[in-house]
Amino acid sequence: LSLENELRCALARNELQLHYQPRVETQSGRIVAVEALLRWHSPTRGWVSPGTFIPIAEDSGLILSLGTWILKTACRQNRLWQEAGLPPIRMAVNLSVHQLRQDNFGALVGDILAETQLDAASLELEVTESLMMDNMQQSIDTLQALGDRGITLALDDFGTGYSSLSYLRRFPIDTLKIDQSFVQNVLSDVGDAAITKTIIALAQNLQLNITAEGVETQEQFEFIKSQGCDEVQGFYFSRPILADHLTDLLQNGA
Ligand code: G
Ligand code: G
Ligand code: MN
Ligand code: NA
Repeated sequence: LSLENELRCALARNELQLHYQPRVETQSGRIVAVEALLRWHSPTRGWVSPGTFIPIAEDSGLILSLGTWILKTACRQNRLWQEAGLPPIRMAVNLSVHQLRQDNFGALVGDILAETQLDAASLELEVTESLMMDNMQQSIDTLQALGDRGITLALDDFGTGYSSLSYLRRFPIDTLKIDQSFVQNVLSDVGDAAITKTIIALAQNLQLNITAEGVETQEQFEFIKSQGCDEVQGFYFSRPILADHLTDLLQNGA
């Protein structure tokens, strides 16, 4: 069976699951958000990386039904945590360009929020610069429609794309996520340290929330914290984990 055909069956066979990686508020150390990350365990191939199967899902059009399942599952999970009385967090979901291009994507997300009874402010959608560049005005209009519903918007992998700073001001986003490639070398590479500091300052001056990704060590965390970055995510705090494990972390006030 081709990877595409296996992927077609994977949803119905319960082979796909979401893992959740905590995002921590730098000052308080509290978990304030989680990023949903899709995982596929195939009975014949074992774990298949999203870097491999997401492009196949995109080329085959499967990403639309898959993306809707991801959004529903993530929103439902966040609602379950709220109903259990756990401290409220935002659920961040990665979007593919094809999802953003769907007719009436804003209404689709609105329906999912209504169905899962999650408030819009508890959902954050992550888009990349390259996704935005593909059809700039349509992308901005769609993000605006999502933002008008109260959904939080984040620009992911920031610094790796080709968008100019003049475009950045036109994107109706709330959060910048510094790409992990810069964060990983902040202590060893003066250039990456300078870029990281500058992106944090840029976000602050534009009054955007700023998150550093890929924080793996205490030293990296101290550096990021000293620059006034709002939130951090990375293996230093936690890998992406199953929902039940995250419930424990939230319960223990991590
Ligand atoms: O989790 P990991 O580092 O293996 O993810 C690899 C890539 O797959 C990342 O770029 C990530 O954004 C993407 N990815 C993971 N989960 C999802 C998802 O639910 N939807 C989309 N569109 N991309 C995802
Ligand atoms: O493209 P995006 O930023 O959505 O990708 C997120 C991916 O980064 C996740 O798949 C996650 O597994 C990975 N990731 C998260 N934290 C770390 C980290 O500290 N180090 C490394 N190497 N990867 C990380
Ligand atoms: Mn992401
Ligand atoms: Na990223």
